[in-house]
Order: sequence, then C-alpha cells, then structure tokens
Amino acid sequence: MAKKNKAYITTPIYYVNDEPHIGHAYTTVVGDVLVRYHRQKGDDVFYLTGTDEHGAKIAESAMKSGLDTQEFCDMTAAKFQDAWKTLNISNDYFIRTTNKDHKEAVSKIFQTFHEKGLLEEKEYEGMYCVGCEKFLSERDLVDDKCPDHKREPESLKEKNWFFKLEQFLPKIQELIEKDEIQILPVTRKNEVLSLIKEGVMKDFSVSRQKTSVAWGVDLPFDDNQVSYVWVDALSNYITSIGYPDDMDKFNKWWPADLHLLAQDILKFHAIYWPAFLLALDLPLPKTLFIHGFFTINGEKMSKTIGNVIKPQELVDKYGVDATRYLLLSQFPFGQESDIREDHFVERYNADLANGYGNAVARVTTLIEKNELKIELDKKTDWLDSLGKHYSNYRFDLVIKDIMSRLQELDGYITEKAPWKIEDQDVLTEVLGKASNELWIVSQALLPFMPNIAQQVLDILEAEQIKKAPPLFPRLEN
Ligand code: ME8
Repeated sequence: MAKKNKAYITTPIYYVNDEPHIGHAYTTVVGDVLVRYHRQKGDDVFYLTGTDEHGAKIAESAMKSGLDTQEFCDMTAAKFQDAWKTLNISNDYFIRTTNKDHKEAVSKIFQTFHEKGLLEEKEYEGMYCVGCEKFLSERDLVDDKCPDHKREPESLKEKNWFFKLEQFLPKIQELIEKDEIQILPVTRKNEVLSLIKEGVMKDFSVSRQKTSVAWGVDLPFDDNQVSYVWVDALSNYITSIGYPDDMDKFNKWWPADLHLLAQDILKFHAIYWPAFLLALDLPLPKTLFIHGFFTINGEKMSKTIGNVIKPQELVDKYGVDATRYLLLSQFPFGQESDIREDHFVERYNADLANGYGNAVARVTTLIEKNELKIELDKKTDWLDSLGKHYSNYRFDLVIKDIMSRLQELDGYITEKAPWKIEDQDVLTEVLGKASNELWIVSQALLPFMPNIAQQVLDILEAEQIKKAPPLFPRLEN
C-alpha cells in the first residue's frame, strides 16, 4: 500500500487573558477546514491548537479576576475548548502551556540552549508593554503609549538570560530565501527578509527575574529566573507531539507542514522559531501561512470599542456550519480585510438559504413525492480539481467553484421544470442528475460544513430519498 501523506497543521496557541473571539475562531476554523480536507483525501493528519498560559499579562488578568492564577487559566482554557467544541473543530490535541509535560520539555529545551552556550546573561533595559508581551522601541509608540493597548509601557531593567539570535540570522535568511521554510503570502516573506537585512533583529531576552514575573517555567540552571514567553510558547509545536521524550511520535509528525497565524506574530514564527529549531538541530517547519488581521465593520476589534464578536453569538444566529462557511467566504485568505455583519447575512441568504438549502429542498421534496428510486454515480473527479485551490490556500475559490456548480444545477432545474414532468423515467433521469450534483457539492462542502453536508449525504444515500428538513432558514437583514 502506498505510504499515506501526512499533514501536521497548527494554529497559534491563544493567550488565556482573553476569551475566544472571532479572530481566534477564524484561524482555528481555517485549520479545521484544511485538516478535514486532508482527512477526506486519506492523508494522515495531526491538528493542533491550544492555549498560551504564562506571562505577566495573564498573571495580571488573573489577579484582577480575584482567582488563583492556575484556576484562572483553567477557566479560560476551558472556554477555548468549549468554543472549539461548539464550532466542531476536530483538533487531535489541545496543548496548554501549564501542562506538566510541556513545562518539563521547556525546561529541557532551556537546558540544551544553556549547554550549547546559546544563552548569555545581560542587563536589560527597555520599555515593555504587558499587553503585547513584548519590548517596544520609541518608534512603536504613539503619544508615549502602545498604540494597541493605549497604555504606557513599563520601563524594565533587570538581568535576564538572552538568546543569541544574531548568529543564526544569516542561516535563517538563506533558508527563507530558498523557501526551505516557505513564508506565504510572499509579501510576508519579503517583510521578514527586510527585518533581517535592516539589522533590527537582536539577541533577545528569554527569561525574567522571579521578583518581576513569577508566572512562567522555572529555569533548570537559575533559581531566580523563569522562562519568558516565546521559548515556552513556540515550543508547544514540538512538545505536543512528544519532544523530547517520545521521539518516535515526534518523528512521525515533525516537521510541521503548516503553521497558521496572523501577521501580529510573524516575526516570532519566522525568525525566533527557526532559530530555536536550528539551536536544537531540528528541521524547520515547511510552511508558515500568515493571514491578515481583520477589522469589524471598519474598526479594530477591541473591548473598549465593544465590538468584539464571540463565536457563540455567530453560532446562535447562523448555526455552526453556516458560521464556519461564512467566516471563510468573507475575503481571500491572507488579505487584510474587514468583516461586515451585513455581508454575513447577505451571503447566508444567497449561498445557503436560497442556494444550497433551496436546491436540496426542491430536489428531495420532488423525489419523495414521486417515490423515485435514485442511483448515485458518486463520481469524484471534480473534487480533485478543487485541490489546486486548497494548495494555494484559496478557500474563497473553493467556495466560488462550489457555488457556481450549484448555480448551474439551479439553472438546470429551472430549465427542466421537473414539477411539470409526468413521464416517470424522464423525471427519474432529471432528478437523478440533480441528486448526483447535490452529492458532489455536499462532498465538497464537507470540510466547511461537516454536519449539514453529511446530513444531506445521508439523505441522498438512503434507500429511499426523503424530503430534507429545513437546513438554512432565511434571515432578515
Ligand atoms: O499572539 N484578525 O496569542 P493571541 C485575524 N499566544 N486573526 C486574529 C485576530 C484578528 N482581528 N485577532 C486574533 C498570541 N487573531 C500568542 C501566540 S503562538 C506560539 C503564541 C488570531 O491570543 C490570529 O491567528 O494574541 C493571531 O495570530 C492570533 O489570534 C493571536 O492570538
């Protein structure tokens, strides 16, 4: 038997100081559509998501909530897990960075860095934004404040362990230029290369004095310091698949085929992460795909503006499957864009209520009424033709092709007007063709709408086709 292709796909691990919102949902649904597509092709898939639970920002949020820090993390991590359950996300594992196994692995990774002489103790002085969990430079500030968090950065001066990044930069530059680590879209690759060439990437601090931040992984070689954020966070992609203790499992999945993320964390994934992996003598991920940060109705999503959309609100309004579909059909994956609620409703009515839902209702109702026996031919060649769009991460084009096929079907039904056909054989032929079309379209929709597309497939594949229940009730705009 031919060896199966494998696909190891990850999302960022989300900070638990925030509750899951449409931004997190977007990346996670994209990954889920991809892994479901791969599973449908018969590939061996590992889909990873999880939560990033250490750092000052989280300790601060826990303090405000009045809960113990770990309890606070448990509570928010559960909210992410619930949200992904609601959205029918089929992850194979959910990593939490406060897991014992992960912390032990991070400690070992630090030990390796230390033994290899890649860490250096230095005095650090800088302006730190707790909201971003990163040091800001003068040019990042607007009116002396972090533009994203509208707060003044804290001045921080302490002795930290620095990771010697600079020595890895020429190698990283070469690997990115040669697409050994492919950064998509290409504009993002160019951004990373400019960062390297401008010389702004410096050795950076990877630890904190416990007196300033205690919520992190203990360093094995320094009792006074804890790990700080990026070694801990990025290494989730390898600790989740067994590194360093279960190397059989690790070697089965590593290198990652795809890390999904938005541009906010590009630098960390495209520069720090390759450096850590080179330091550990591990292969680099094959592809990073960086999608845009979207705004909501033209505004940046923020608690202050009060325009944060939670996945549950969308699910309450559109249902799970339509929410997944609508998230991916808004704009080409990778573009910076705006999400508009009125577009959601329009799209829902056009594609799902009047499109797919209506076609299924028309065809199945007529078949039931006339008690026709339908044989499906289950031809799948057209599905293969969607592969090129998946390879280019153009989910919008997958959807577009599916919708044009549905429109053709709609035209066919209108033209043949089966409700007027009296000859049973002719009727069987027309509705048989329509059923085959619905079957193939439902197969193509499965990664996007796993429940409803499966429900339609079950109806079509039954001994006797029965009228489908209403799938997508029309919504008022
Ligand atoms: O950065 N538009 O976590 P985070 C599109 N823990 N995507 C969005 C979005 C928006 N408006 N808002 C959030 C972290 N996202 C770190 C990552 S990884 C080793 C550590 C999505 O909770 C997008 O995927 O801030 C973005 O990269 C991620 O959430 C940031 O999540």
